[in-house]
Amino acid sequence: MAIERTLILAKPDAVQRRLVGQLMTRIENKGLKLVGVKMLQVTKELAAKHYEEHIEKPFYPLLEEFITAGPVVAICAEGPSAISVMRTMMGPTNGSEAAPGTIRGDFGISRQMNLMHGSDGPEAAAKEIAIYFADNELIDYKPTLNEWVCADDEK
Ligand code: IDP
Ligand code: MG
Repeated sequence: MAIERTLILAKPDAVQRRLVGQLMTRIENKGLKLVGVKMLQVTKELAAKHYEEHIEKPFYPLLEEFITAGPVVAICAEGPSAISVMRTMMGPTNGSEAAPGTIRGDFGISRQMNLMHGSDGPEAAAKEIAIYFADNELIDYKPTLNEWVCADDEK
């Protein structure tokens, strides 16, 4: 099991709805380690870099408007299979189809306003972490609870 880092955003809807604390609590409760956290305003340029794969899609203007409409909280989290763990915790894109128990299933009902972003693979994670964080904003530390979060052969 590989230790991975993933890029998570609490999107503008999560910030405006004052859900950031609850969403970060879910990440921490799961056992992922926070290695970078910051609030920022996504610009059109940053949106285009992040969502490069969607620029030509018909919904991109709406996505751009949404993701730049207010501040986001960017989080870099680390742990065993962090990328897929986070995607599973978030649930599918559309909140109205996401199962109860998932973040999108519990907090939303929209396809666009779906509260969080999570990298969808190792390549995307590396690219997205570099877009949102400078190297010196990612903090390397050893959580003292680590011994009780997973076994030695999973670290
Ligand atoms: P993902 O966030 O689950 O990976 P993607 O398909 O990569 O979903 O889409 C990126 C984001 O664009 C979604 O999270 C959502 O906010 C928005 N989005 C996706 N599909 C649509 C759409 O058809 N209309 C409007 N916004 C959309
Ligand atoms: Mg995606």
